Amino acid sequence: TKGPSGLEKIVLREARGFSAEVHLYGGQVTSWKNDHGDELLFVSSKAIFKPPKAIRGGIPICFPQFGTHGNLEKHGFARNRLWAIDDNPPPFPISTAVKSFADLILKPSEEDLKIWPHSFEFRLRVALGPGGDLVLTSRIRNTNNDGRPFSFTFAYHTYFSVSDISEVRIEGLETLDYLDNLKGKERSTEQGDAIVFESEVDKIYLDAPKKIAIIDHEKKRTFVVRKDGLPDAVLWNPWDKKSKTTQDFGDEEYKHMLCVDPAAIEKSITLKPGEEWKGKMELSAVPSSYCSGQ
Ligand code: TA6
Repeated sequence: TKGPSGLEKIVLREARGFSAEVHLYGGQVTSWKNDHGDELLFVSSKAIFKPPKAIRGGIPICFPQFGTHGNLEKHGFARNRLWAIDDNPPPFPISTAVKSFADLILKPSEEDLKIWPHSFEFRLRVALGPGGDLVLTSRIRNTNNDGRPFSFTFAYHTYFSVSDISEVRIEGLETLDYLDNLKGKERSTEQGDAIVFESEVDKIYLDAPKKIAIIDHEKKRTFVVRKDGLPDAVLWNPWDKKSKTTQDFGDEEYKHMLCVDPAAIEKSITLKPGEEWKGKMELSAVPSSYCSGQ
């Protein structure tokens, strides 16, 4: 399918009515809708769907570098490359009921090899589970043929749509250590209070639990984020000042979004030739009452 931007995208649908869209540009999920047709991810009204800019919203893939944790361009180059569809992907194990999925592949171009001199194959599987869960699985393989290992950092930079950021609470990160990007990556510890939003936040929580909840009181909706192979979790909201200086982001849009990124940042991942790494994220959106007491 061609999107409004003219860029190619894949549409996934599940029997109950959930759907998702993945752009080949960036290998980026840009939509996830529930069975009422409500959009669950945030994409800016000012998003630019054109190289070299990454699409502002959805789920940009940060690889082979998260943020400025290295010498590459911010968040690496995977988010502004054209990925390929694998027309003949390996099937899911018979035991899973997943019917709607797509595999995208990224391999480095000659130009990419000049920026990051490593041969790799990145397979991104985007799947809609039978209950409408959105599941992203990344498999990254070192295909260097001269014995060289490589190291990378990674994040699923997930932009959730929320009704009003001041009505949102996060559960699962309360007592953790974090690196504060607003204070030169200084290390601190959360003091155990519920995490709510009153100003700009840009933190990397270290060794975060496998399950994090984003509770949207006004919408009475809870997003449950499950992660595997991804020890860290980023929390980001640009708030008013940063929104105004970000060209592809509306001045008021920070009120309606929140990034929670399952990630591997503090300890980079190293792969020897032939080795493969797997990082999985599973998102579900449930009415808040289902989660009370958890
Ligand atoms: O921690 C998230 C972050 O790295 C922030 O520093 C913020 O700038 C955000 O990503 C967005 O980055 P981008 O390059 O997409 O503008």
